[in-house]
Amino acid sequence: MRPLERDHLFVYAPGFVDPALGPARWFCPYSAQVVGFLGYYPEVRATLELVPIDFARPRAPLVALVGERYQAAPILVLAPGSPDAPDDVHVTAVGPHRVVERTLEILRYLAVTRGVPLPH
Ligand SMILES: N[C@@H](CCC(=O)N[C@@H](CS)C(=O)NCC(=O)O)C(=O)O
Repeated sequence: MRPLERDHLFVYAPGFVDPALGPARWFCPYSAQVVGFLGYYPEVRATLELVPIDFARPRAPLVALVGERYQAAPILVLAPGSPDAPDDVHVTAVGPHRVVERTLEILRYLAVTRGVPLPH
C-alpha cells in the first residue's frame, strides 16, 4: 500500500443502523463533534481526507489501513510526514501508521498542528 499523503479522519456517516439495537437509525456524537469542528474551520478540513464509513463491520476502508482491532470511529490516521503530537495527545503506533483515537485528542491534534483555536 502506498504511504498516506494526508492525514485520514474516519467518521461514521449519520443515519446508520446498529444491528444490536434494532431498526432505529443513529448518528455518532463523537463523529458529530469532529465534523462540527471541521465546519468551524474549513481550512483544517482542506488539509485532510475525511472518510465517512458505515457502522457495519468490517469497516473496510479503516481495516484496510490499520487492521481489525482499530475499527471504532472517529479515528485519525496520521500520514508519515505529519508532525508528532503534543504531550497531551496519545498516539498509538499501528504497523507503519500512527493513530489518535480519542475524540478530544483528535481535536487537540488538529488544532495544534493546523494553528486554529484549541478545544476548551
Ligand atoms: N474514541 C471515542 C469514542 C468513539 C466511540 O465509542 N464510537 C462509537 C460510536 S458513537 C463506536 O465506534 N462504537 C462501536 C464500536 O466501537 O465498534 C472517544 O473516546 O472519544
